[in-house]
Amino acid sequence: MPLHNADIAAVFNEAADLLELEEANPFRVRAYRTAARVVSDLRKDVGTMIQAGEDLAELPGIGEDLAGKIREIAQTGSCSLLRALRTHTSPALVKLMTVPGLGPKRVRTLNRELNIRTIDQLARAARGGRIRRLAGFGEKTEQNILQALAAKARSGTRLSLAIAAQYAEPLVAYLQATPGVDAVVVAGSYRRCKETVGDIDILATAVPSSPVIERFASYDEIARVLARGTTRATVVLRSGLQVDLRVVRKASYGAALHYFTGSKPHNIAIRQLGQQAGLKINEYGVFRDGQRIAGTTEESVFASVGLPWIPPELREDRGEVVAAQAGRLPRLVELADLRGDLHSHTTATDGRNTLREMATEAQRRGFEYLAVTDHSQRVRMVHGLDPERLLAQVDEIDRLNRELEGLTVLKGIEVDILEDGRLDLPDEVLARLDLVIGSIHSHFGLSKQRQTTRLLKAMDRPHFSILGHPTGRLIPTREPYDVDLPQVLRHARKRGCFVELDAHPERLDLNDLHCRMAKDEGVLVSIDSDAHSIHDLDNLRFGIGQARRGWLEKTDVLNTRPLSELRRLLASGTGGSS
Ligand code: DGT
Ligand code: CA
Ligand code: CA
Ligand code: ZN
Repeated sequence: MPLHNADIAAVFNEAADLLELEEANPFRVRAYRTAARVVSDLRKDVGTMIQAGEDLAELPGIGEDLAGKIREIAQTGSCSLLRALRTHTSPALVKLMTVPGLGPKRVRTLNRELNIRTIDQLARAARGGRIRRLAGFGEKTEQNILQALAAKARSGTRLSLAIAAQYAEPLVAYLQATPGVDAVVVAGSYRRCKETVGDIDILATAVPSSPVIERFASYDEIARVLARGTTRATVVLRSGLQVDLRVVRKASYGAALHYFTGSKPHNIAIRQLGQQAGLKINEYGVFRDGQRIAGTTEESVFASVGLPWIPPELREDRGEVVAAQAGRLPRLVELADLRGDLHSHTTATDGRNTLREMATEAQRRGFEYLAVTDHSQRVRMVHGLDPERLLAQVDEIDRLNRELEGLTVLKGIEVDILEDGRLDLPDEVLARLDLVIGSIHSHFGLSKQRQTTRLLKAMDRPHFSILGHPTGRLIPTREPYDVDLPQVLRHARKRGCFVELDAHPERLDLNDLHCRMAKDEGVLVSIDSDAHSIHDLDNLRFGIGQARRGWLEKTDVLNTRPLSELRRLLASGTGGSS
């Protein structure tokens, strides 16, 4: 029974939550949280390590006891400790902990002081202003709870693309290994690189005798089979993710792929073009007078209505059909176009790898540059950099750059934009850097006007280069703050600074529509990983997906530029000083 590292981590995190809820020894709680983090950060699959006979107790933070529990979880999908905890903690309180921002401690207080046991009671208490009066809560927390509840209601069960990929990729490989199966692709919103997906739509081509449906229905990770026929099946994985499989003949591949990629509005637009030309377009092919004239490839479907192939990320009926007709489809940016990454963290603040480890990994990946942009002093929780520690890091980067070949580490900071728009570090310190990302990490609730003024004021500072995660949203827990983005973009253009597409899967900020606004405004977008570990450099892949949904081309992206040109751009506006 192959378990993902994430599933094992989830067991430990849940155990830690439940232990904390019953006020267990804090060291014990922390041990489980550490184990969860260690396991989910592992590059290797724990199941594979166990099979290979590797000693899990050699992992940092994992002793014999935890190693035994990991083996137990890998073998049984759970562990006896968790089962025991579940039987004697209140399920209602556990459910309350699924509200973002509510940990065990707060849930206990809510229960003790206000007798809150359900989400409804929680919402009522928050709306009634009763939560702000509790010790350790306050008005801001109450607002956050209301926002989180609203976001939860809206997002339903949609899953972020990055997490969906962890489930979809092994499943595709599994199906690919079926006799008689030719192509296996994920279609739907996943192929369009939407930031969240409702379900996963897999399309396979196979000969009629292929046992692909049987093999799909017997996949290890399935919780329930919802529907099953000869050419299609729908299942729910243990993670709760729903997967649709459709099997077609090779000859229908293009038509089926186009149909199941969607979006629905795009499909309707294409079908209408077909109708005007006397064609019938469906998932089996393109037909004229009952005669099949196209459908083996997607290209042939588009060609039947006089269009070039349209990249999936554009298929939202947002003008792509008209652009295709006019021969003006964008040449979308690709991962290989990126020359480097302009937002990363190290162990100096909340990163998990050292400066040297980050640089070495960026070098290994063939980057031309990597900007190190740790947090500034204001962000105390992560031990943000004060001028002295920042300047020490600058010296360390100078030394490292003398030694590294191929890669240049750029000196940067993710400086906090304070409530009044001032930056968290003095100009003369920022002047020593190659680039300055300014970001908001507090006071999300200001009025639109004040929030906008705050950003504009920050961008007016002489060394400001890039506005980091410009709307502050977190998927799925935090709504974007209220800000006049068009005005911010106009100001960025005027000041010669740039905006970020933070590619962290929880952020993806700017979103697709915002990217397009930036492009229209002529403001270059920096597609950044916001890496907190070497593995997070993989985030760029999701940033590229989002950028493509925003119609961005190579020339619209700041970090597709070679280093010399990047330096010129950073220095020509307000940004940079070197
Ligand atoms: P999701 O799953 O909510 O993230 O979004 P999609 O786009 O993956 O939607 P889904 O899974 O319901 O359907 C997959 C694709 O199948 C969809 O993008 C277009 C196609 N499709 C589904 N239902 C219809 C329909 O009634 N008419 C047309 N033209 N296409 C449909
Ligand atoms: Ca879908
Ligand atoms: Ca579906
Ligand atoms: Zn940040």
